[in-house]
Amino acid sequence: MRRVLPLRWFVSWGAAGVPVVAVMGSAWAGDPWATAVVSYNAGAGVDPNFTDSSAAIGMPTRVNFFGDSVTPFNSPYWYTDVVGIGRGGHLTVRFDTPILNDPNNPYGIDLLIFGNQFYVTDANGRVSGIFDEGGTIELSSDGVTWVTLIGVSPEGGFPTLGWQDIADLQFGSDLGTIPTDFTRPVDPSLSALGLTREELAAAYAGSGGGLGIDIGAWGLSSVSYVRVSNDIDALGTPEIDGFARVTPIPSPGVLAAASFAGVWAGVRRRRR
Ligand SMILES: [Ca+2]
Ligand SMILES: [Ca+2]
Ligand SMILES: [Ca+2]
Repeated sequence: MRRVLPLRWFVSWGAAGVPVVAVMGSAWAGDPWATAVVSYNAGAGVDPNFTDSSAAIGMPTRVNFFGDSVTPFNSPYWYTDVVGIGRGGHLTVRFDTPILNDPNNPYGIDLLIFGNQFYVTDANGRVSGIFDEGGTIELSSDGVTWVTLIGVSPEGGFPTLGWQDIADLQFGSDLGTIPTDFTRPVDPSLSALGLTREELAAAYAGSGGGLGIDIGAWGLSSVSYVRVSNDIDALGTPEIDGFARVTPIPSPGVLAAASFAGVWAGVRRRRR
């Protein structure tokens, strides 16, 4: 599930001297995003402007505060969109509609976590690494008993892609016309290393990216709480943009069965 890339930085990411404006997130039980913040502690080392936890509620960022599009090379960076998890800090969110280990979820992936990681490229414009600031993910069905996702980094997933048809993938200076789907995972077998920006965007195949988590692989059938935390002695301070419940897609077998049922119903009608 987790791709290992050769380059890995632990650098704090923030903008000093930015005035704080409270932007309240909102969500309703039927939508695919995290519903509410249960608790948040910024911890140490986070710019005070990046401590509005409501930034993690609602849909992940498609267009940044200054109008540039989010791409895997131009990640969300403004404090209205992402919240920082400092050393010793944590963010716990709740989904009112539980995330289920639905067999119809693409690739078995049930939950997506969006950070502000981004790919870096070499001199030939090919992906050569990811800017991943670490952290820890825990899942719970009841907010009491937690499962720690050993070896999975909150910023270790596929960086967000806002549009299927954006021209400037490097800087996101244009807006696309076809939005990506933030509830559809990228094929976890995709290896980004060595791809051009265009090859990478095409390989997302309509997905908006994110870290894909198969809750079943961690022994869970239902998840209503997600916590992102950071060690007291961590080097990096990751940022979180949002959380999404994956939209199930009926398998070809189910579609075939539904189609057969439709044919059979037609046969029955004709026989009558
Ligand atoms: Ca699953
Ligand atoms: Ca980050
Ligand atoms: Ca956000």
